[in-house]
Formats: sequence, C-alpha cells, structure tokens
Amino acid sequence: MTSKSQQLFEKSQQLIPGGVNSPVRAFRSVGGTPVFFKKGLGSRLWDVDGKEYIDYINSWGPMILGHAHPDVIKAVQEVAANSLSFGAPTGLELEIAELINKLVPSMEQVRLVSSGTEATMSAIRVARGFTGRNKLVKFEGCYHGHSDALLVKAGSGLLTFGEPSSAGVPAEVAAHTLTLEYNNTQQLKDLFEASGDEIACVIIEPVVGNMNLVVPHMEFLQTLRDLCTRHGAVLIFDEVMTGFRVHLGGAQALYNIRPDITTLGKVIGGGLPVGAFGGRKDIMQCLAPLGAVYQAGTLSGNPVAVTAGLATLKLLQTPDFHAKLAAQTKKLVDGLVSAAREAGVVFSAQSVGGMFGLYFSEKCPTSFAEVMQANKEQFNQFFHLMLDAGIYLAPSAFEAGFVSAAHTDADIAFTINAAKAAFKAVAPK
Ligand code: KE4
Repeated sequence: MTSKSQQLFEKSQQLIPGGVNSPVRAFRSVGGTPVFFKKGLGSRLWDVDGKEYIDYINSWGPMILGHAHPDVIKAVQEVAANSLSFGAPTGLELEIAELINKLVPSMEQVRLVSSGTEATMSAIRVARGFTGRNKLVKFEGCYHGHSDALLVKAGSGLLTFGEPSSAGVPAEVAAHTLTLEYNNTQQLKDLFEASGDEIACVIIEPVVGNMNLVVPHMEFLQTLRDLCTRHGAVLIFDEVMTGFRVHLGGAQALYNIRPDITTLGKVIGGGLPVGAFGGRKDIMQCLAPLGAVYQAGTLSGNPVAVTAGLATLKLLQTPDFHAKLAAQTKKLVDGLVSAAREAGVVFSAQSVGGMFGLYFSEKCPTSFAEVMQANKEQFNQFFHLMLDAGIYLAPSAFEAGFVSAAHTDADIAFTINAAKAAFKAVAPK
C-alpha cells in the first residue's frame, strides 16, 4: 500500500521539476520519498498520512517559535482582512525597520525584499556600486541563495577566478567571484595582499549552516574584518540563517564583529516571505531612488509577511528567550553524543544558540574539506531510522538542524531515546 506522500510525490513530479519547489526537499541526498506535510503545531508536524513528527527543520529556520504560534496567526489573520498587498508604503515597514535597527544596530538603514536570495544579491550589487569594484569573495561550503554571482566554486588555483557551480551561470559572471577556504586566515591575508584594493565585498556566513554547522575561528573573523576595513572592501555578514537564531542580535552580537552590511531572512518573516539587507547609511544611500544602484520588488515589505515577522520578533525579546533556546539545543546535542558513545558509533555534534550540527566523524569539522570526511552513508541510515521513529531531521548530511521555543524536555527526551535505538542499528557490527 503506497503512502499518500508517495502518491503525491509521484504526481508532483509530472508538473513540478523533481516534484519539489526547492531541491533539498526531494530527499536526493538521503534517498527515499520526501514526506508531504499538512499541519504543524508547536514542535510537531503531521504528514498527509496523519503520522506525527518532532520537527528539527523548522522550515529551515523561520519557525523559531514553533509552528502556528497563536499570537502570530492572530496578527496575520487580522492584517490580512485589510488587503494582502498595496504596492505602496505602510507604517508596518517603518515599524519592522525600527525593530531591526534596534536589535541589529549595524543596520543603520534597511531595505526589505522577499527572500534571502534577493537580500544577498542586492547586498552584493550595492557593495559593487558603492566601491566601483567587481571582485566578490565567498567561502567554500557557504550558501547565500541562488543568484548567479554566488553559484561559483573555487577555480583551479584557489586564488584565481571562480568557475560556475551551476549550469546556466556564464563563466564571465563567475570570473568575478573568488572562493576561499572557510577558517583559512593565511589564505585571506594572501588574497588581500595580492588584490585587496580590487575587492568590492566579502560575503560570509558568520556561523555556517549550509555545509552542516561550522563555527568560525575568532582570529579568522577578526582578520577578515580588519582586512576589509584596511582595503575598503565591504564586509557582508549573511545572517539569513543566524539572524535572531544564534543570539537576539545575530552572530555579529555573539562575536562582537560589526559588518558593513547584514542580510536577513527566515526568522524575520516568521514563516512568510521576508528578506532584508541593510547596514552603513553611506552604502545604503547608493540605492534607488536616491542613488544609482537599482533594486526593487513588487511584494517587498508586504504587510501580511511583515506582520508575521513583527509578531515573531516581538516574542523573541522576552529576557531569557535565547538562553533557554540555546540550553534546550545543547541538551539535545549532549544527549545525542552520549547515545552515540553508548552504542560505539563515531559521532560528534555541536550547537550555537538554536541551531545544531550532527557529524558521523570523530570531531566537529571546521572546514568544508573536514565536513566531507564524515560518514554520509551512516548519516543517511540514521536519518531514515529517526524518520521512522517520528523525528524529522534535515534530509542531508550537509545541513544544520534547528530547535524552536516550542521543543519541550519531553520532545528532547523522546528524540534521544529514538536516537539510542538508531545508533545501535548503525553501529559497526
Ligand atoms: P532563500 O532565498 O532560500 O530565502 O535564502 C537563501 C539563503 C541565504 N543565505 C543563507 C545563509 C541561507 O541559509 C539561505 C537558504 N538556506 C537554505 C537551507 N540550507 C534554504 C532551504 C532551501 O534552499 O530549500
């Protein structure tokens, strides 16, 4: 008897490429049929067959309060009754700009868009317009959305121009992007020494969530900040994932490093489409209609999406919100490490605020190369055993996981208990 997810997936593939609207959802990395969901509440999800799961994806970050928080749903229902969109300014956009500026003071001015991709694409364009330079630096393993300039991998010589990492990206576009190794401070110094004054901007995930979780070395981040300052390159912190998740003020508050531009997404929409980029006023003033850098969007600042974001951000400001979220996430991670050790499985894990990384390797990786050494097959087996037990982890060994404020001690205990059985099953015989 095929499940409803299997039936839906079969049909979806006829009309939607790969049956999904975003590739990672297709379970290609872990194998099997993607689960189709119909309901979420708090820490729980129910699939189309009525099976219940504890959710550790949280829609890849936005659902930090848990699913269907009553205050957020109520606010959205009320504002939606006044029309879904105007394509004209509203007081709500000023309200969220004020709140973002209060919580992330480096964002002296902010512009809203409708996705993280739009935020990073626009941030790079305004950095290029501001500096008059073209070169863009990113880091292997970091993901910043799917705009052309960012779908680039390291060229043959790491300090030479990049090559497209996706079909459809012209070589001429990729040629302006340099891809370095994350946490490689010497390579940063070498690049800036060689061509620092040609670099328009450097974009980085200050805590990486897109090659699994990788934490920065403080010396690496501080060197990056100092070099960008010295050479007049714009430092862009891509906090689409870390924003309001690793700290109320984002990773920049956690590490006390002030970027020139920050990009946001996910949490600031509370599950609806909102992205944002913002930073130094002298840079943001280059944007149309004031300056020569064009950027626009029909639904940018959409009142319903902004309301979901505002309702979410307001609830994050309770005094111990992030301390409790970080403690709950660490409890999960510590429990998983103990369960793996008990079963004799080579495994490590770590967390930063409300996001975590699980690795079937001796130690937590600090670079893309180290991430790739982890045992992907063992992760995939573990993933499916946990899915069968009603635990929904990211369907890829190269993604971070997320805990919400709705995850209870009972949820964490249930998860660790399921992991004990799963680790035993994947342990070497
Ligand atoms: P969106 O365009 O997907 O809203 O944001 C792109 C983006 C930008 N920057 C960072 C640091 C991100 O993590 C993302 C998107 N994250 C992925 C999760 N790995 C979204 C999931 C997906 O692509 O379906």
